[in-house]
Amino acid sequence: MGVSSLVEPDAEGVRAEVRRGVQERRLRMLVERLLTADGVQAGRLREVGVRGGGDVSLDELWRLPFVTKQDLWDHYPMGFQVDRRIVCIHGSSGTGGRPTLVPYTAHDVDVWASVMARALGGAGVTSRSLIHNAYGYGLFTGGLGVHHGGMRLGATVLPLSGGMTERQVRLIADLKPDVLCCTPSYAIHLGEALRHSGVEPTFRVGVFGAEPWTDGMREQIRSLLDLKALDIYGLSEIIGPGVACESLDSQGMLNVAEDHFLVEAVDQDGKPVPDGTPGELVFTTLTKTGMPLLRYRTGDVATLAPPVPDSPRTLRRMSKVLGRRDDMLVVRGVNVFPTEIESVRLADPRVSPHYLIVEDRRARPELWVVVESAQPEGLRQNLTDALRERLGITCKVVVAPGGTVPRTETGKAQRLARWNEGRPPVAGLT
Ligand code: DLL
Repeated sequence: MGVSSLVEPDAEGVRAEVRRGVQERRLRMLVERLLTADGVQAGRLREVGVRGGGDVSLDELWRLPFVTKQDLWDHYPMGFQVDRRIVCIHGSSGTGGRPTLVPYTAHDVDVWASVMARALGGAGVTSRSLIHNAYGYGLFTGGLGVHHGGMRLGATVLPLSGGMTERQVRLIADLKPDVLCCTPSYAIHLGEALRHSGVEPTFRVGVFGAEPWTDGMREQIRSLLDLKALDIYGLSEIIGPGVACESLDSQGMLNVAEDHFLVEAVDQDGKPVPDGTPGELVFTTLTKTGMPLLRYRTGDVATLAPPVPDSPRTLRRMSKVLGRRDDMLVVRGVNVFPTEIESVRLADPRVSPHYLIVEDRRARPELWVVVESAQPEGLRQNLTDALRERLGITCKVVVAPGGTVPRTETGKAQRLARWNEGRPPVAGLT
């Protein structure tokens, strides 16, 4: 498998200057739409002196106000909707149990299908493919996002949703799908279940996302499922999966669908950071109509990069998500992203994929790392040393028997728990 063809060459393959023209035109139209709707974002635009689309430009994007998740919560449920022609609503359960709801027009669903078709096409999926789609169907955008994109591409989609793993194993044996779409943690779970039942995996490629995962985990998935594992990124507020996706030829980074979703990376003060420097991703939905967002701060930290030189794909790229701004743990003054702990865990073959980081906030801040292993000999000390080397702090490592860490069959894997008082979130922390 080498280079995959472009699904929409006029969008994915145009020269950078041509795309910039399209983006600027769309930005101005977006600002017009927001001002006409006269909602929260219109008020903020007027505060910075914007009276019409002609007052904004890509060069001066930094002058325009941000939108944050807190803004969406403050105007829950639908305060950012600007078009009445809504055909469906998606969203995420969100942190702290506070949901975020996103209304889509038929036009938005069309954009979604098209960016998802591009994402799948870039991964080598074709109209002859059978896609085993184990992302959850429902309010969560994973299931239906892949569904829309797969159908747009002309592929066949098996809408399995998450869970009921035995049935999934049975269908893999019977139908021999060539494409797997699900969260990376479920891919591992499914891979283990296939191995356990003696069923040979039939996948050629997998498109995994919705939660952070590392290159080490990619290797683990590859060895369990014998497929090419690619990363897909997105968030409900912007559209769902398809905001950015790795392709076979994108050299480990994700092509951003930047003709629809303009991307910036900024520091904590909201100032742009140069390519290659980690920053918080900020997206502007250039073409959305139901709930368009201007400069939405995602909380996700990644680096940006230009396209691969001489590639037919001319979109800017983002790295894998390095962590979330609010998931960054500050332990005794040291910044730690859970993905760094994940990398250390993966480097040791004795450790199972199921683990939990516990941020102990009861007295002196401590970080516990609970892992499962069938070969516990010396492991606690080895992991403590490796973590100290990587993070610069001493973590309390607990090596527990298989089954200790709670599993997630559906939805996103929970890798981080907070321990503020009372009983520990998992057994064995003493
Ligand atoms: O997770 C959309 C999605 C579905 C993406 C399926 C990919 C595949 P939300 O539920 O709104 O939407 O959660 C969005 O999940 O802000 C990131 O923090 C995280 N996330 C999504 N994709 C990745 C990824 C979907 N590939 C939030 N790597 C985002 C790391 C990811 N984190």
